[in-house]
Amino acid sequence: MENNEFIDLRSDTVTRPSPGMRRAMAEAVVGDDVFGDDPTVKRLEAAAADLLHKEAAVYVPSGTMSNQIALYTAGQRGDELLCESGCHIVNYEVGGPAALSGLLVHLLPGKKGILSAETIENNIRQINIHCPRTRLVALENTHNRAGGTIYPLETIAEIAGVARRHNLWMHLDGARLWNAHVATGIPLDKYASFFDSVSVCLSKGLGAPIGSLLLGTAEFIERARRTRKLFGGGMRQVGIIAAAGIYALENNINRLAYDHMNARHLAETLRRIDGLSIDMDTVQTNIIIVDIDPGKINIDDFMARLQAKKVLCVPFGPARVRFVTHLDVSDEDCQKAAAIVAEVMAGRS
Ligand code: TLP
Repeated sequence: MENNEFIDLRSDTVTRPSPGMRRAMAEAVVGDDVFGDDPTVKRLEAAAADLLHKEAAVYVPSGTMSNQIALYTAGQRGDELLCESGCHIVNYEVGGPAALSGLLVHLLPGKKGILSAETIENNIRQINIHCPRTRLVALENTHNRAGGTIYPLETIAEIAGVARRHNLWMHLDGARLWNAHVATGIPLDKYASFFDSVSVCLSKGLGAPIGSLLLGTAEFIERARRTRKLFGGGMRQVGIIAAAGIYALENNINRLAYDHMNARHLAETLRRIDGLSIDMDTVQTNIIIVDIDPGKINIDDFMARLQAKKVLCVPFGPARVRFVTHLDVSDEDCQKAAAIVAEVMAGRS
């Protein structure tokens, strides 16, 4: 924990750039990226394209913008987007698919965030004059609301098979694809190979202050650059933050295993506390979803008492909270947080 004050488990977005990352930022060579002349941005885009084996990448300010640029660029107004009911694109992006792209969203039920090929196939509409055109599928790996769950590769392959047969665009919200890769050992490019567009974030587990990348064919990314400008995401001497992204790719991927271990340990301790329950099957990466027995304590009290003891989490439902481990919390911090949660639940705080 950097500021030695709060144990901040609200999200892996709360990390602060490390001294090494700040040095890389200070030394970055920059240019005007809207003119295409920022060498550091170009280096970051090339490095990401190389890692995920895609033809091209475009650097954007956020994961939200990256997903929304992908949907706008791939779809047309009135097209139908199939996605899982808890997905970020629909639950946390301010209605973007409808507001920005005129897409019709069709939410499908998943198991712990994971859709099956069968569910997708059963929900593709017939092609006739009355029906909206089912055109896009978006998957989320890892799945945030389900607790950081990982899509099995075979399931992705089956869904991609359905998508190919029905001419559907496959988009991946891979904000935490790094976590899936580190937890399973499956190469990033293997995951990416099943998708037409892939969004990855540098500002979550990888610890950069800002930034995401959208990847796909050179032709698609060329069009996505235009959409980025339309959405107000064209940036100027942005190599200064792209340098943090390069640093993150070079230094902060493999260490995610430590965050996963901390999440597992934290979950193991929390689940033993009377009044809390955790579906341990979903603790696969760095996210822990905790259900609170409202008969013991209500969520507002729970969170307020934790906050008074300098531990932070976020609400994830009327009696549900989320804890996320990341680069600015240690195993020790997590155990300290668990002890404070135990005190709060025992009514001693
Ligand atoms: N998620 C944030 C909040 O918006 C909920 C968090 O704290 O987890 N895709 C996924 C799967 C995400 O979890 C997020 C961020 C995004 C996209 C959007 O990224 P940003 O915040 O960069 O727009």
